[in-house]
Amino acid sequence: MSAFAARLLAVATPDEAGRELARIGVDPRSIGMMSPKMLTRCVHLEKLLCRQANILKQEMMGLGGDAAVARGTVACSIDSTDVILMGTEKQLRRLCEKLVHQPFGLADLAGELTTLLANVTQTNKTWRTARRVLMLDRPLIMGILNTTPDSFSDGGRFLDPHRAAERALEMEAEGADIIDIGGESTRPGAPQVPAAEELRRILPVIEQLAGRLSCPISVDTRKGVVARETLAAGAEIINDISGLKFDPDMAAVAAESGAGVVLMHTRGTPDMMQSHTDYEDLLGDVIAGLRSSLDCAVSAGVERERMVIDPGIGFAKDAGANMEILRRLRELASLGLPLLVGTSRKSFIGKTLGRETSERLIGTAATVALAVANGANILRVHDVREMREAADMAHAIVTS
Ligand code: HH2
Repeated sequence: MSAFAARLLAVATPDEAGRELARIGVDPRSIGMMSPKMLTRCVHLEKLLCRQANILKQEMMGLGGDAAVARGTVACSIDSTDVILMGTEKQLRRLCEKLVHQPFGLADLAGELTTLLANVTQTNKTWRTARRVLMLDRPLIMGILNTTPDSFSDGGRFLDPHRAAERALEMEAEGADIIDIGGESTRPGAPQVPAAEELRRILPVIEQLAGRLSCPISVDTRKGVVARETLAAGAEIINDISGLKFDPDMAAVAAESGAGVVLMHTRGTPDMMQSHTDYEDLLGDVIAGLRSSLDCAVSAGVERERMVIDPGIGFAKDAGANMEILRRLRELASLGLPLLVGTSRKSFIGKTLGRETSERLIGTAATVALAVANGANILRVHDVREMREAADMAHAIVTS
């Protein structure tokens, strides 16, 4: 038997790193200095000039990290290169300090990198809606209520406003923190519904719930007029699966109303989105799409504290892409906004397990637990009671 017992440490946060240092008796004054050295980060930078990339490589190697560049970068025989920086958080912060004094626009890159590092370590988030501030110190459950005849899972069940309102109250009692009401199915291939019909389906439910529901209502719509009227009737959040891209009016409605806003990633409209499932760089494209929605919202005057992002599971993505996103969910922390994930009963679960829509409860619970472990703050689900427990259990493990 060896006299040594070597083992791997899998610490994911500065706190966790600090606890391990304390456990072996490191001087408390050194813990703050050393814990950032225990977190290795990889950062992807797009389309740098060779001279910029060469400086980055030199600086990172000088700091004990590294930077991967395309072949031809050193000799400047190519026009541009993507760069992957590899280093501890401490090395990357030091890089930012050094870049401030470098030419070729690298001082601007230092600013962007500093923001990125702040985004990925940000904690204690909140989400501001039209009427309150939601705490995100534990996973929030958004219960799904579709008042449509054709939604893929609960279509036709809640056409009657009384029944729909009862279901909303039931979900609240089961542990929902938000009720998301939709009047237009967005399943693959779904036809568009006129705004007047969407309003005819949603407004009576909101009216029924006035004074009876304590948690906020979000409205699942891509149309500015539907958002405006439902917010006036008492809703507090706009859940726009197009990320403000479908209706040019939506960003202004979001800004004027002070509503909470869910910016989701998709491509095209639901009737043809499944013909847009090819990605050259899946996570890169999803983050770029969300960044452009975020820019649009900020330019219209929506405050950052009102926004959450959603990678849009099942929207212009095949089963493999949905699973890759769930596996690499932490990369969305790059944007520094809370994260909503909607996997409930979706077809990639059915495909993986060979289950019909009504048989996807356990598969959904697995996705919810993984999403929470990978940083999701809000889970959009049909089965509120079960997913409340799955999310709470996963959260307890992550934070124990
Ligand atoms: N998924 C659906 C609808 N809206 N909104 C967000 N933010 N994220 C999602 O993943 C999401 C969403 C699709 O699910 P569902 O509402 O159950 O079905 P349908 O669109 O057929 O009504």
